[in-house]
Amino acid sequence: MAEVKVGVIGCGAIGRLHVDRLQNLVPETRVVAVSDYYHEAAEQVAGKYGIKSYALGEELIHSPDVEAVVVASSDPSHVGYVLEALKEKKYVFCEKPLAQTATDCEKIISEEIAIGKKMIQVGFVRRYDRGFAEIKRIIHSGEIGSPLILHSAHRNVTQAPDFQGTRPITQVAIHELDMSRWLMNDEYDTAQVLDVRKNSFSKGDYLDPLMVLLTTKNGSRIDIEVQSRGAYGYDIQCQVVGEKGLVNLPDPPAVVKRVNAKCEFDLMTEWSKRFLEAYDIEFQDWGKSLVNGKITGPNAWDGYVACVTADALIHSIETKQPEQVVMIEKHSLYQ
Ligand code: ISE
Repeated sequence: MAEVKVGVIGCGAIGRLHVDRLQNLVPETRVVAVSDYYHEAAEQVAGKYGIKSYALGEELIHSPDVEAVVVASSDPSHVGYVLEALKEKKYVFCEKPLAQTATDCEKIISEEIAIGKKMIQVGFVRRYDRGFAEIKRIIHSGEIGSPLILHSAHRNVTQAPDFQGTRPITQVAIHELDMSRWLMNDEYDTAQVLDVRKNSFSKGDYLDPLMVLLTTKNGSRIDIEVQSRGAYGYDIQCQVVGEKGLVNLPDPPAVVKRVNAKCEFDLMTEWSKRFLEAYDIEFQDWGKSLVNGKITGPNAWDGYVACVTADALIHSIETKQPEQVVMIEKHSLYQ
């Protein structure tokens, strides 16, 4: 089978895991190069696999040895690398968010449209989680009737030290912004952030917790509770209420203990462990897309919609009102 030669930009925790799974679990790909802003981090990974390391992501993108690019660097750097890879007409897997603003996503979309083919997959990993996929299947089957309400929660124990500002939305809630429209098969009408009294265990200059309220074109409602730091565990909850019944996201498998008149199981604490299997499935899917020359996962349009919604939410923090989610016309490439 043909192997696609991949370069990975960003050798932090998630980048290293992606190198490992591309190398060991995806038969269609071979990682040939890595880069990182801290070149030492890239050199370490390169040494482990006997591959090339670059100090600059741009050098990796331009290398004739690299056929497809994974962007797993810091969030604000995504847009620059994606645009550079598109100049070279190379397939890109970009971790979420696609960019920091909808305007930057529009630049990416227009470059992709000019190429005339989907080149980008966005790392909305939860679409590959068995629990979320089963919720989607049940809604689609009609068993719980047409969906009316989606309740969700995204609770974190901790974040990296540079976590600040609007990241609870652009980095954390962005997962639910993609997941909710995917599950409901609907588009957003309005978006609003409600602030909540600050959790004293969460330090930093951002709203924590916060509540996101969304209305959809079909008249459904979505609420998302976001705790960025200081929660009791890493806990992802989702419940979809339909006209005839409801579905709940299952907890990840854990051994149940019955002792001292209690029945209990441990919750996770680290986000990077919660969707391990989903990441594997996601990259196996991407590997197939690369050899088939057809991207089937979440695409640049999905990345754009999440960012338009995030922008509306950030605006609503100032206005303290629901803001309209206004999108550009959807090009036929994404229909
Ligand atoms: C991180 O970037 C993620 O993508 C995780 O899924 C999320 O839970 C975490 O809060 C983010 O920092």
